[in-house]
Amino acid sequence: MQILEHKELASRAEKILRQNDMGGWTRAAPNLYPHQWSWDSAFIAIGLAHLDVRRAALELRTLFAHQWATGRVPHIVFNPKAPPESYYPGAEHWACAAASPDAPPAPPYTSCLGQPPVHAIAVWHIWEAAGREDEESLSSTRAFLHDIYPRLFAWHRYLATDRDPEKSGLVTIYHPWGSGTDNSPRWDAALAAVEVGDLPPYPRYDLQHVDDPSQRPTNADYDRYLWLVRLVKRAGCDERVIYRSHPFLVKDVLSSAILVAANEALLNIAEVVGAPDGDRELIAAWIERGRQGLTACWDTDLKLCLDYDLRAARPLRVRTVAGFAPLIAGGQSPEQLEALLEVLDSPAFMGHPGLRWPVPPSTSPEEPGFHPRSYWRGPTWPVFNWLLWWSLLRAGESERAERLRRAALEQLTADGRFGEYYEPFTGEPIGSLAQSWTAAVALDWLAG
Ligand code: 2M8
Repeated sequence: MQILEHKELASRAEKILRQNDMGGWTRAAPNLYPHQWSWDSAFIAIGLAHLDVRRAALELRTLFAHQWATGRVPHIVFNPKAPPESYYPGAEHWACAAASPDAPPAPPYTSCLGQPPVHAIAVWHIWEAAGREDEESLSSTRAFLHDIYPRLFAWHRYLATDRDPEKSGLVTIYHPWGSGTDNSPRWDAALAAVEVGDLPPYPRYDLQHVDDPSQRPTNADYDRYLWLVRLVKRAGCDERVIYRSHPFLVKDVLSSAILVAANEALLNIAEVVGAPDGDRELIAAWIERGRQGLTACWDTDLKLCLDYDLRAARPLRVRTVAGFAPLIAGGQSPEQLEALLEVLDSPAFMGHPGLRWPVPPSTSPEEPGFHPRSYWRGPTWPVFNWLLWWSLLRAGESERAERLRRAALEQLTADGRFGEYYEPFTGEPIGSLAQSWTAAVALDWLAG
């Protein structure tokens, strides 16, 4: 019975990726997100690698074709054919090519933020998938690795320099959209300090695509998001200016941890392509520095990592899944691993008695900022479950990883609609349905 259900789930997941395929890139969701998103594409490539390694590689080739001269991989590449009223703020609002000489030629236009750097991890998954196929797949994927390696290296170097001038090992974000966990209570205190100036009225097209507005960020959040975009553009999208003047400047532990794991993948890729020793030494140093940075953010009472508000010079003390950053980065001490697993199993996360499935809510239900239906404030996210599962496997916690995989798949099998996120107590899929990265991670789980 279970096997049949899983077969059906896999074929539905495949269908969703095909339906959302725009020819060379995949929209993040059919209605709510009609463009190419950066970290979505990386997860999508991990799923596509099980269907067609060349198409998986193309997903990332397309994204990286719009890399900035600085190495930044934009968080959105806008589909020039999507009608303007399909997403706000769209290409004409960002118009980054006009704001910075470092932007790639447009159209297509891009945003001027980044997102967590999952890409090298995805490239390594594609390489491993090709290794299970014939010599032809392997040689076309080897060519892909040669082409993408310098681009990945430039992306990571940008994150380690322009985005970490303090050399702390931690990535700075200057917009919640850059974290990928937009309205997480992680950002509440830092955002509260942002004073919004004059903003013209703007549409909330996103609300047309969800059943109820409480599933999306509030208007007050959006005012701040749009104000921050305006300030980033006013600063010419230049990190040196942003560092001097911007009101929202935070060290993001989740992006930093993903960067450590991605640098490990990049070291593997460097090996395959025979990159210079100097590159490998730099990558190894970034890994080391990243782990040290995360150690400095460890909160011994909460037994979680905390983001750091550079403007207020204080940690952001909120329990969210980002706190498991050291597990994602890997290489933690056995004591720290034990502490993290204890918190993960506790009622603050997966041990909460009301959960429909034992998968972590994005924000701890014990936090005042928790909301079970609001986006990154509480719902469970299949894509984050994947990240945690993969991290547990890397930490040698294979039984625990398997329990998580089964629970995450049960959640998806119950409705088969590939929700963007799920209400943690009822298991209802919410946000967008037919979300590409949810389908992609399901395919990866089912292939395992
Ligand atoms: C969500 O973010 C976008 C803005 O980037 C939005 O709400 O309009 C986030 O969940 C983000 O992490 C994700 O990449 C994007 C597309 O799935 O949607």
